[in-house]
Amino acid sequence: KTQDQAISGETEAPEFWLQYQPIVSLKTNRIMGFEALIRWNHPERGLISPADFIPLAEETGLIVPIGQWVLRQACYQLSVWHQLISSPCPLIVSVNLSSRQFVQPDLVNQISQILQETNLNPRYLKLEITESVVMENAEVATTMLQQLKSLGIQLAIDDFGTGYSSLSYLHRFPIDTLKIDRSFINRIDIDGENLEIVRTIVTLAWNLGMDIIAEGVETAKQLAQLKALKCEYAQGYFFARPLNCEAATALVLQGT
Ligand code: G
Ligand code: G
Ligand code: MN
Ligand code: NA
Repeated sequence: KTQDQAISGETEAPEFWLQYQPIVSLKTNRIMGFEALIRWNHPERGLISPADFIPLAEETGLIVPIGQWVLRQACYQLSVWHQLISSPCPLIVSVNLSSRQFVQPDLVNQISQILQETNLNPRYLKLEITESVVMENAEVATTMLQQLKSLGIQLAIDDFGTGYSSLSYLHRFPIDTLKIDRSFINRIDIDGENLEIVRTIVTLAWNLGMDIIAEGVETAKQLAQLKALKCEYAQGYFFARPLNCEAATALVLQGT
């Protein structure tokens, strides 16, 4: 249980913890990794969504220690899972990075240190950065992404398709993965319009040598459409909701 103990260091239910949502290979039907998602149970106000508190933590700067804790916890947990399994292609963990974290001058050092402390091979850590965060700082972003990449970690553009993407930048960034925003996925089983958008993003990723993950897959029909488009990976309630550590560990042990 100790790995669940959070910032507060309490021995009872922690205020902060991570959930892990499986990311599935559509070719093999196996879990290729998990996205780590922070959860906050406020002592008086109960569960508060990260969609609400992350922007606030960004403003106050608290996102920096919170973000470091998330990274360390996620890397530690993955390292534990790697010791539990002997899979030929080990799991990855994907961690969201917010705007303020992304522009910290010592981010690369922090991550490097966390990888060492948790004894995690960098190739199994992926950072998710939204399209808008990258594009807001396009010039600085190129340098930062290159430095992060040189650690040997993987990089993903999160919520792809919702920002003002510049294709001329996209091909210059050392990006491994595009995560198609769920707003495009949630209607591909209803209208053909988003189907063409998703097809285009899949082709774009393929042409740029990037992996593709469809987010927010909720129905069998959406999954079938994605398979027909040769989308490689998917994530969403259809497969699994974000899971507590115990439930995610059970899946890891099942070898799924
Ligand atoms: O998991 P959920 O749907 O509640 O997440 C809501 C939003 O909060 C999503 O945009 C997600 O990317 C973001 N989020 C979840 N966990 C983290 C985290 O650890 N760091 C950052 N920066 N954002 C997170
Ligand atoms: O912005 P980001 O992609 O990091 O957001 C991830 C959030 O999306 C997670 O917090 C998770 O709770 C939520 N999510 C994951 N799968 C689904 C899904 O199938 N449908 C919906 N509506 N939300 C999802
Ligand atoms: Mn994400
Ligand atoms: Na997203």
